[in-house]
Amino acid sequence: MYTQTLDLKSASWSFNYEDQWLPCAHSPSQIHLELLSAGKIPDPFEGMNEKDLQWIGERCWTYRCEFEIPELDHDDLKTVLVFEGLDTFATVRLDGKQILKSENQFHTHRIPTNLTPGRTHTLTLTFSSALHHGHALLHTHGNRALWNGDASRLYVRKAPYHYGWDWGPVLMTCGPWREVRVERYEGRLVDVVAKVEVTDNLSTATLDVEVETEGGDVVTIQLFSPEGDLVVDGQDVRVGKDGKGRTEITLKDPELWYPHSLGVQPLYELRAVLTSPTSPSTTHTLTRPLGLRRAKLIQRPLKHDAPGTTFHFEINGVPMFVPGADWIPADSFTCRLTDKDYEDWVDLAVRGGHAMLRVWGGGIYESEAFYRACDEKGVLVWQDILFACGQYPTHPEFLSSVEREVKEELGRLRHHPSIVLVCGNNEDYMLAEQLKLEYDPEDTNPENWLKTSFPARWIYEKLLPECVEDVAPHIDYHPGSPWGGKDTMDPNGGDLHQWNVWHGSQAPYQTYPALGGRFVSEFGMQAAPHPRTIKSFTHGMSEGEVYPQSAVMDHHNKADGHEKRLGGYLVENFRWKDDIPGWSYATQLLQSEALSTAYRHWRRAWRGEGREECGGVLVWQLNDCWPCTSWAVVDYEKRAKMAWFTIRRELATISVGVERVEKRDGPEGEKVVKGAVDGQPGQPFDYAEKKVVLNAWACNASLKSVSAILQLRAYEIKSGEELPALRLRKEVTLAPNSSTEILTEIDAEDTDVVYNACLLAPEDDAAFACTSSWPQPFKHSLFPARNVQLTISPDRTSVTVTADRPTKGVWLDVVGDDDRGVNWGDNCLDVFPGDERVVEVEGLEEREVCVRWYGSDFEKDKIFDVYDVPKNLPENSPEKN
Ligand code: BMA
Repeated sequence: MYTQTLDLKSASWSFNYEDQWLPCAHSPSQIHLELLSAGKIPDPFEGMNEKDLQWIGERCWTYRCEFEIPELDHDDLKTVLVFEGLDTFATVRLDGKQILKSENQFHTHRIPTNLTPGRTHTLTLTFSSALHHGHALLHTHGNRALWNGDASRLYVRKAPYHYGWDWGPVLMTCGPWREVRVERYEGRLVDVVAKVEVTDNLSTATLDVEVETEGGDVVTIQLFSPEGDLVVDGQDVRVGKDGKGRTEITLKDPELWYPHSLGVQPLYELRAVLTSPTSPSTTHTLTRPLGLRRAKLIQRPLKHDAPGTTFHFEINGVPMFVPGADWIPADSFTCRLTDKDYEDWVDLAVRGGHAMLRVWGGGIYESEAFYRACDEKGVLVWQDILFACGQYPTHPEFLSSVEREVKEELGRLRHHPSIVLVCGNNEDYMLAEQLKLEYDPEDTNPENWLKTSFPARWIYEKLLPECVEDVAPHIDYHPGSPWGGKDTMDPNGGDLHQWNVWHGSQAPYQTYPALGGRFVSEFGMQAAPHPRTIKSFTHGMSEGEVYPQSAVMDHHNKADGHEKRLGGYLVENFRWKDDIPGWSYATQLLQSEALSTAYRHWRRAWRGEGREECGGVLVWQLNDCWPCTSWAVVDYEKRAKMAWFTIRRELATISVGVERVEKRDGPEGEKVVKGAVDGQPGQPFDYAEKKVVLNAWACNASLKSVSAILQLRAYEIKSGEELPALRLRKEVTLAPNSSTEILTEIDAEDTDVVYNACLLAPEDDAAFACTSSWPQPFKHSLFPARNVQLTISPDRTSVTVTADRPTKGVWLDVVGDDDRGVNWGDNCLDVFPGDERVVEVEGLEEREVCVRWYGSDFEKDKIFDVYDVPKNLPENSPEKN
């Protein structure tokens, strides 16, 4: 059985620019990358170049590939040209003759052809403007409502974010964005898939192995253990006339795959070998990494009078609170992302404490490298189908294009153990609600749905679940995000996008505790990227042109009304220094406070069996597709923002929480003031008597009880004096896999007092989880004379931080432009008198360290900005702070 694959990557590719053929520098390719490499356009990410490059998306672009196939000793081989993906309206010609027309970026094409060995063949790929096509479709089928991007995008099966989003530029690229190759074979394996079932008691895994072939009649199946040993040898599958065959493998005591927060990620390898009695020497082999696990989305009533149903995941029978993040494409031009980029990103998610990434519906079905990294590093994947923020059409050609897309993409992805959920769309139900489209949950007849003003319900509740049932029945399906309660904002059922902080009612972030839900799949707060990242897109500009409200900074923030919102939240809460480092620091501190508040409180609602009141929280968003100000917690250049560190502390296996709650007298006695958790900004003229009490709790994600001592200390912020009367130690046992309430309504002080709570190991009092509650808003507190000191260890692998008075947001950095390879073990710290916070650091080498904290900007002569450090001071000199 002979098979040969010729990846045309190394063939001679060129593209046409103003009647000239220029060599391509990328394969797979997107046209902007070629124009950039050929020096024909400036960097679309720099300055405001994006504006001037819109002409690219309006034009037609042609690629040419010249290639030869070698002479072989085999007769009668089938020859097929394979296009894994063409973005989007493409006409393909082979030696001048049209062989393909494609209109969906996510379709794969296999075109049988006659190629002559030794002769130069020419492929010509013409991409016409997706904008023009989309507008023609819009004209034919009518305008439809949407959020984000050009309205024509709803008719075009192309990555929605290419049309621009509230965090991304409009860069309508095109090209052969996935592999192009020639396959020659007598027979080939089309696919092999193992649908894995693990029994309830986890003792046995059954692999339902399906093979599909084209030519050839016997497929030999082998299974290798994670250690590389052959566990199942040579099970033969005879394929039928339809090319399909199946077999079952039963494995006793399987090594199970877990998300990283619960355990290890052993990967078996399934190997399928197509053989033929007539030509035993050469074969076609396919391998699949296999993780054996039982993954279920659980939606069942809660106990203890809690309303509604849960929304949580059980992996290998273990119910888990799933912290995570939403994932968008990591570049506007994904062809330039390497496997290493994907590994780094998934690593950032893992190190940041995230157990799930939601591949959001406005991006792409991700690259193989992304899912492989998730399989290997133990990250659960929630996979949206690509529908986002729109009222999609349902004319027959559109539906059949979608059906083919979804079946092909799920066929490609279904064997990844990381994928635990397929979801129908992003926010299309929310938009339908806003538009008051017809939606009768009682009407279960899909034919009727097509006649309503919300025909796309057919897609999410009929077409897509049928595709999943057909191709990947072992993966759970959820019709939309958000979806599932009585409406999309129902906190007691389904998942929820909590945007009443930032969008919606623009509530103070301090009210997050009251805004949770059964599973919060989006919520977020913006922050500027690191000053070095800002420098990367402004480096051609003079210093005077780059300031927080400059045109270029506004251009690099695509969110509607961002000035009012980011500005509003900042004015409400913090003081800041009006320059780029000051702005970056303050917005990041704001974001870090907002997001960690949400995680701290929502994780507390994972209260054990029958009380899974919040089953998971995904932050919008992990990453960016270009350098900008957005909701991302890690910027485009992979620099973690402060929030990445503060979220990580909330998501550690064991975390601790403390809150102050206002109580006041009313006609019915003393009661908690609604939403007044940790105080709120913006309540002027309220001089009523109030009492402040304190609650504390801890969260334990491990499956064992943990003994600890809760230590509570209180300090006056301005003077730094400890208030010994409020000092407390309490022995506690933290229940496994849930939160535990520790202190309930103990009397507390409010004004100018910060509480620091730590969990200490009973053996040696070593702190292993800490948190603090500061009076709000921060802008009202004064932070003079903190005297922050840094001591760098002689081997330069750690920095010890101390402070004379309680200090907020201590941010360690290196001096200068070059921070490559520098990795801080922790950052954005709250430091209290007497603490010696040892922060590990990788890759520091000879670089100088600088520090900033909340308030340091106002101690005028004691500030060290990234770009501003006095020379020749000893490392631990006090003046250095
Ligand atoms: C969401 C997402 C995106 C958007 C984000 C921020 O709800 O689904 O569409 O980018 O909010 O507005």
